[in-house]
Amino acid sequence: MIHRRALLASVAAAGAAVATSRMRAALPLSGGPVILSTWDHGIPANVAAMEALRSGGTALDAAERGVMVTEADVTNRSVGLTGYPDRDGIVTLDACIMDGDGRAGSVCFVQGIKHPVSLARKVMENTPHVMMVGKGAEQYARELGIEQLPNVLPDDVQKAWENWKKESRYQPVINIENHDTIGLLVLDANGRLAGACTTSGLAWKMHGRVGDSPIIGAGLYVDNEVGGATCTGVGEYVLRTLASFLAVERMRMGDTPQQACEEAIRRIKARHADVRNVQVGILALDTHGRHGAASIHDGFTFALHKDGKNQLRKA
Ligand code: SD4
Repeated sequence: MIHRRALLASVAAAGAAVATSRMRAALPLSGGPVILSTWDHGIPANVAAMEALRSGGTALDAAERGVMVTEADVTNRSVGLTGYPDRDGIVTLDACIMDGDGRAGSVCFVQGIKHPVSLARKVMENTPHVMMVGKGAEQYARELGIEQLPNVLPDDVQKAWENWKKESRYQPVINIENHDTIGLLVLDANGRLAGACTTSGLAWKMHGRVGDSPIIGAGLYVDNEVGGATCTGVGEYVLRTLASFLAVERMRMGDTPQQACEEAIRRIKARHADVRNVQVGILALDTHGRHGAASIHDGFTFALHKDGKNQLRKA
């Protein structure tokens, strides 16, 4: 029988080997870095990501810094600790981070963690694992000295939850044209990619539900050989199609980022009989700095930081 510690060491070594074998010489990008992120809240996130690059940070640093802005925004109701809670009134958070060399970290169903993306990065960098959930992830956060905050809902959130409880309908509440999860993709000036995705998930979800955002390949996928993709919207529809992985693989086969995003949305629609009340948005960025965006319904906005301009666009 393999001793547990030896097994963990071999898993870690295998992860490192995957990373080094896939690292390739970076190609400097003529147009400078590109940052692409979901919804209106992508604008300030892009600014922070760009600042991280300017101060010498890696693409991974930029991805983390960018989404941390959204996680810390106390007015946000779909990302971070001030997001809408689940049906039991508890806010549970999902996040992941990935770099183009195939390293990835993720946390699901964590409570009281201000920056789940940073905990996901610690899982990636300090453990032999990719994903940690719930109490175990929270325990790991405490071991790292990360403070766990009490679950206190802002007044308006508390009221919204109490209103929802009057009927308790399990109709997912999803913004068709507002802001929700943040997924952010970074291509640095050396042609290296990274991404991050973080959310409080669907409002009023069942306690224990995990969406697409922390699932590598669903909410986020990044590969330095091709490009990256990230999704927002009703996670179940993204999970059933692994839409981010699908888009990256389509780009590998020759699609432009725009074609890849459209194909992912086409696949989601083809797989589901009725998407009238379901929004999914997807963004893709390739190693040449080209981007794509598509959504089931109109109203999906994204932020593109390119050639020195940070602009809000419509998919
Ligand atoms: C989820 N994709 O948990 C996320 C939802 C989202 O705020 O985009 N929400 O399904």
